[in-house]
Amino acid sequence: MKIAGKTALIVVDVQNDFCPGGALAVPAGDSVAPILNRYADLFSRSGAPIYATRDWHPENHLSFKARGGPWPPHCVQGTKGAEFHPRLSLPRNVTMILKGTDPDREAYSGFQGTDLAERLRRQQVERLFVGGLATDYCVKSTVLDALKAGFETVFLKDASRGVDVQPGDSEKAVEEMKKGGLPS
Ligand code: VGL
Ligand code: ZN
Repeated sequence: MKIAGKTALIVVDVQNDFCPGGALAVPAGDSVAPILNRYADLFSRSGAPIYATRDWHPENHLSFKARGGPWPPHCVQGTKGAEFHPRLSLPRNVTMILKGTDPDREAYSGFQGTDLAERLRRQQVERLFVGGLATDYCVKSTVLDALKAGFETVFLKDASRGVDVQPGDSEKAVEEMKKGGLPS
C-alpha cells in the first residue's frame, strides 16, 4: 500500500518591503497575511510542515538600480523592510528560508541557492501549496521550480498578490505556471 504523500505549505516573501508603505510595495500585499495565517493554522493543526521564504539581499545586490537592476533597494538583510509583515502570524515551528543572499545572483525562487528541495525531500513531502508575494515574480518562480523538482504543486491564488509592473503580469504568470505543469 502506498503511504499518502505529505503536503507542505510554502509562504513566499510576506515582508514589509512588499507591502503598502514598503520599498517595493505590491498593491494590497498585506491582504495575504490573514489568509496565509488561516492556511498556516490549518497545516499546523494537521501536522504538515510550513516553510516561509524571505528575500534577503545584501546592500549591493545586483537587482538594485545602483547596479543596473530593475528594482529599488528592498529586503536588505537586517532592515525593517526585510522583516515579515507584522500581521503575518505563523506557528513557531516554521522553517525559514533566506534567498537572494548572493550579491551577484538574482534568486526569485525559494529553491534557488537554498536547501529547500533537500529539506522537503528529507521530510517525505510530495505536495506543495504555495502562496504569498509576488505572484508575477517570486511566487511564480517558486511554483515553476517546485514543478521542475517533481513536487505536485498548488498555487494559492487567494493568498497571493502580484506587482503587475505591466497590467496583466499576474494573469500571465498563472498561464506560465500552467504551462509549467500546474494543474488548471
Ligand atoms: C520579489 C522583486 C524583487 C518577490 C523579490 O518576492 O516577488 N520581487 N525581489
Ligand atoms: Zn528581491
